[in-house]
Amino acid sequence: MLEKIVIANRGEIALRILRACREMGIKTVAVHSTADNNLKHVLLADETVCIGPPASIESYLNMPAIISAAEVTDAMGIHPGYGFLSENADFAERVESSGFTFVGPRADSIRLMGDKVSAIKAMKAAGVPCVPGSDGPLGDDPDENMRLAREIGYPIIIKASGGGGGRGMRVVHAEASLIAAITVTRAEARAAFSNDVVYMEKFLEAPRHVEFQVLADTHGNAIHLGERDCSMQRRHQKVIEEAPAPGISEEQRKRIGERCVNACKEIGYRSAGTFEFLYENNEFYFIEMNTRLQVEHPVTEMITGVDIVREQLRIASGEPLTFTQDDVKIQGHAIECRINAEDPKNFMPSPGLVTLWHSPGGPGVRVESHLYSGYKVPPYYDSMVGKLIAHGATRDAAFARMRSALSEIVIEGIKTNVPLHQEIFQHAAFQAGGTDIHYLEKRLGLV
Ligand code: MV4
Repeated sequence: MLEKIVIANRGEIALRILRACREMGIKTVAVHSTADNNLKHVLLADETVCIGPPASIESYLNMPAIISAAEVTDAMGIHPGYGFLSENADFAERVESSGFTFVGPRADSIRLMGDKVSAIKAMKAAGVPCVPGSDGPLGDDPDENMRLAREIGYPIIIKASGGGGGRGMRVVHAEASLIAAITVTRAEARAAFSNDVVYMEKFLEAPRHVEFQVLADTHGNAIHLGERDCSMQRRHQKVIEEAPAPGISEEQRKRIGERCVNACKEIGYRSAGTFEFLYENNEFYFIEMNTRLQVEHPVTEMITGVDIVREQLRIASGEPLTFTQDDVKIQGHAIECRINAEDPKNFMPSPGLVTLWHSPGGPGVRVESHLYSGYKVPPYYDSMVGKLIAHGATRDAAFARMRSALSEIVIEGIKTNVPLHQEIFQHAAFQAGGTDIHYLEKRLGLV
């Protein structure tokens, strides 16, 4: 078993990983920037190593500094959390070639999924349903590209293979703008990702974002933990997530979940992973795979009782999964609100001193936050300062608990998006369930 690990992240997820380690008797090394001496998990960790100045590029993205921290503390593994180096195949490779365990997938799995064209190819071969599209890179022959788009049917979307998460895409509504769109997307992709490969898909106009959580060990076992609906988003930033996804039948969950599990086995995937789908007219279309622990993992934990971080650490230690697909039972409904230090009206970041923090509580309420009274939110990083999760026997019960928790929470000194969440939980369409990826931006009057 891993005896000591480096937590190569910050904020709420670093604290979440530290808590899993404590429970499991794994010693922790918190690596942090000079702006993060007072982070909650840094104060709680067994050992701490300062790895650089505030700018992420010099600290949380500084591979040699992080690997050196593992060396000097005699740690056995490195957990990357999410963001930062979590989906960097070169980092995973350097961690392992330096003799440490990367708590995540093998480097070649990260690389395969990081390239969207190769990811789609692998998933399609494994029987995962994908969006109708070019099934490969677009060439430079305009006639061939026009033929392809006509065959798929407008509107279509041009995407950068090196993109993902909403970066490097362009929608095309008619043939007149196709060739220019390919040229521009290709040029942007070359500049942004040093990779000018682009591909084409049918553009789905009002889908929901539904994703499946998987876990795979190094013994050939893989299971899925059902799906989450992450459609409530603004500018590709998720705002609220829930599990299970409203209206998905047990039969659909089983069918798509089995496809994801099969794909994991086909590519020899290990650790936690997420298959992202667009869901429209009762059909699932794979778009991307995330090869990391995700922000919204707690909603899945609440409805399955599985501790995903614990499983990641066990898998990284070479342990087999201790349960089978039949043991996974979906119980009730869970919903998560991302709490951001930002102005709820204009979304501008609002770092600063937290003068007062009161955590909500009660049955079925979970708080994942590194905030405490007297903590100063630094201006250098993502504005998310916590997550509020509510679980209940039914979706309505989970909603009632979330509304109560949102009325209880007190964060003073900084602005937060709590008022926005309070408002969204009054929306009848959201209450009814199944709103699409454009719902929030439309309601906010941004589209
Ligand atoms: C799409 C799409 C519609 N049709 N692909 C955006 C993020 C990236 N993960 C993929 N994205 C999309 N791909 C096809 N063929 C619409 C989006 C999209 C989106 C997807 C998920 C969550 C939020 C979104 C917001 C805008 C566009």
